[in-house]
Amino acid sequence: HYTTPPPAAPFNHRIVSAKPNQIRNFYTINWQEVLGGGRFGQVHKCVENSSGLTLAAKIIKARNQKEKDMVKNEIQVMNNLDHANLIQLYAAYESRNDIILVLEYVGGGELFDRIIDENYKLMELDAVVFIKQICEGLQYMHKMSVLHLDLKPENILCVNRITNRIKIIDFGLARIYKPREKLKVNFGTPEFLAPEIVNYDFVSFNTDMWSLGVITYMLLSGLCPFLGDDDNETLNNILACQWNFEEQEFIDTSEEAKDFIRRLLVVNRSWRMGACEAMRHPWLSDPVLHHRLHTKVKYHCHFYITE
Ligand code: PIT
Repeated sequence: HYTTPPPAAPFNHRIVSAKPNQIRNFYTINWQEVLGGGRFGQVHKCVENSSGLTLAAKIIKARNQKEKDMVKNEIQVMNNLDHANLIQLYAAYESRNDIILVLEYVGGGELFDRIIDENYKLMELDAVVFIKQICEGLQYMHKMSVLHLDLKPENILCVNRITNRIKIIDFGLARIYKPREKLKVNFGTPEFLAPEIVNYDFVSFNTDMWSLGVITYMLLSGLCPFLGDDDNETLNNILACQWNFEEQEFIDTSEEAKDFIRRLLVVNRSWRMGACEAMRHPWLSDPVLHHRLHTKVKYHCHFYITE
């Protein structure tokens, strides 16, 4: 089931610029239906009046030029990204206090919710299917010289509630890779930050690969590898690369899965696997292993506690 390509957006890739028109002249926003919320505002389901196409409208508060420039960077980045595992941008509208991004609609909710939902009973093979697609999206982004820099389970959306197809969202911190660029951003939760971000050191493609390691660890266990009692402890765990597979949640986990994570959660970013290397790793590429995982019974589900 995981070899079929993910459904592309129901529209061709578009080069978008923020238009000064009023969005309500062209779209009907369903204010009742909140698809998600993030750092910058809410996402609502909406319909394009002329075509009947269902889309998602992300309303981003942008009151001054600096904030508007940040959203325009996001639009610019998305204009360069045409891949089935990356959510596609359809249009953008600018008004005095906000910019609204009109995006491809997917209705499966965040991958995060499947990690914490006991009813889903994620199997290791499900994790393979999810991680492979995230990795394909990253491989494409990195080929296009784009860093995501905010990969976490909240930013991975499921296409629907039946299949394991996913799309990466939120390019609000994404940027073209510039060698020796340091990054200063106020992130929300520290659990997903790579050591070089905590250290305010240079970021690179492998900064995203660290986050992939954290997501993999979480998919397999429901646990967060670096979560401490408070943010300070979490940051210390990240810098000391203090994590392990000691929890009972990993009892049934394959050695290949553990090896995959071990090659990503490495402090020195130049020693981590890159996206192409990760795609070739046995955990993602060995059909014999996948068959063995397919015939295996399930591990249990766990709670991931935030804050
Ligand atoms: C959906 C459904 C949903 C959230 C989104 C789209 C959000 C997408 C998004 C958010 C971004 C961004 C690009 C895409 O830069 O629940 O169809 O901040």
